[in-house]
Amino acid sequence: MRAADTIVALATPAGTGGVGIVRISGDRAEQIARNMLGKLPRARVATYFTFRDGDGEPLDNGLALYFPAPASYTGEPVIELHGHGGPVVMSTLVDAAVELGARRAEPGEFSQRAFLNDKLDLAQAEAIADLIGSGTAQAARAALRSLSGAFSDAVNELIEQITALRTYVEAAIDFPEEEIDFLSDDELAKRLEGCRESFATLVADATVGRVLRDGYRVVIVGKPNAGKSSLMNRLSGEETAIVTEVAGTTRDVLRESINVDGLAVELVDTAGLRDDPDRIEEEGIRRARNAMANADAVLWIQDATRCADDTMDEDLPQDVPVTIVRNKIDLTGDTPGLRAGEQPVVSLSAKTGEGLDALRRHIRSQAGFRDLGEGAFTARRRQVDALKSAAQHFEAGRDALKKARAGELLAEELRMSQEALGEITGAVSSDDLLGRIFSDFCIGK
Ligand SMILES: Nc1nc2c(ncn2[C@@H]2O[C@H](COP(=O)(O)OP(=O)(O)O)[C@@H](O)[C@H]2O)c(=O)[nH]1
Ligand SMILES: [Mg+2]
Repeated sequence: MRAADTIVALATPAGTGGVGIVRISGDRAEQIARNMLGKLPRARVATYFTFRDGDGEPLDNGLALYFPAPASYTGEPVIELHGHGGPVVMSTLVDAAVELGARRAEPGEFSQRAFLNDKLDLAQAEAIADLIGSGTAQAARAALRSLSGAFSDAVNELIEQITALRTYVEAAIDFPEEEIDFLSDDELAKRLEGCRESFATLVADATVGRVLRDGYRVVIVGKPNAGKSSLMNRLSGEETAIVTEVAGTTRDVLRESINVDGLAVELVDTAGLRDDPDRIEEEGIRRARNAMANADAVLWIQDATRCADDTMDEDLPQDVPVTIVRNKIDLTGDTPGLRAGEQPVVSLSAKTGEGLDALRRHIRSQAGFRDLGEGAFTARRRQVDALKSAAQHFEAGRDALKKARAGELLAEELRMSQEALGEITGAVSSDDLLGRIFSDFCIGK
């Protein structure tokens, strides 16, 4: 699957630096190097050269490196020119390579070629972008583990487990006279249980990985004056939001990042939801609903002194867990703390701070966040979604077997489960998906 053209881009950031690196990848890279350097450098040996354009005019001097295929980042012949890191110098080097037959690379194109040439799978390619973009040292370490294949290995192991299970079930279907015995034997039950445990572990670990990468977004909503902004300020320890007794004070969406025992939480305070807002407030409410749709969790704040008319009548997004927070218990004398259950309720006072620890603990456990230490790897929402969809197919298959002894249905669900897992590593992928993933990369990566 060799790309036809040769690409070139600045691999270091645009701007001024001691050293700037131009990277060229593709079948024409070697010929371009001969033209620009006079000869091809020895493979993988940093060699000092004068860099010249096609007419032999010197442009810069520095170190050149040659990585013959397939032992290079992209799997193609790669040339790196390490010159003086000035924007003009760098762009003359890129221009010279273009004149000699290279094309300017699109964002992420080097990594895309690495993926297409089997140097990296998709999860690893995404981990490169995550490593570069990581906001904390912990997230960077976790991204490095994904890049080294920790996540991909776990996914591939699970794919193997499912393949073995499928083979077993399909063999049973092929011998109808023995099928019933096959499908009800202990061996199958044991294998199903094994897969189930692997799914549970991987979903939990990937969820932690997703939160490590993105943080956990908690959106605070409720009626005006319930105490949303007070809670935001209390949790963050900052006076970010204006707090007054006037309803409709908050009109914009305010954000604050906090750390809840190692969990990075992005708190979002919103305008109070009510029916007769003025025009500015109306826009604020629209933004509040928007923020809710993109939340990992919603806190619905109620004023405990006026619960009767403080009902949760808003259309809340599905799939986003909602916690009711009963605020102002310093006025009602209610007991602070969490009442768990289908609809969790936390009673607290943003004014005195009682009950806040219970809320923090609740957020942390809801995020599924555990300290995995050295075992942590990063994951993306796309990957967690694919994983969950694979787990759902697996469960549907298991159900079909349990309820109807339907071996064909189980086999079919296992096939779909396997396919969903394949989307994570790119074993199964569409051009559309690849385009979306790699266009998010920076140029030169
Ligand atoms: N007594 C008491 N008053 C509170 C508490 N939380 C907020 N308030 C008051 O309720 C009013 C509205 O608070 P604010 O945070 O602006 O509510 P928002 O409109 O939901 O953002 C302000 O006068 C706050 O001082 C609380 O826990 N106890
Ligand atoms: Mg407010």
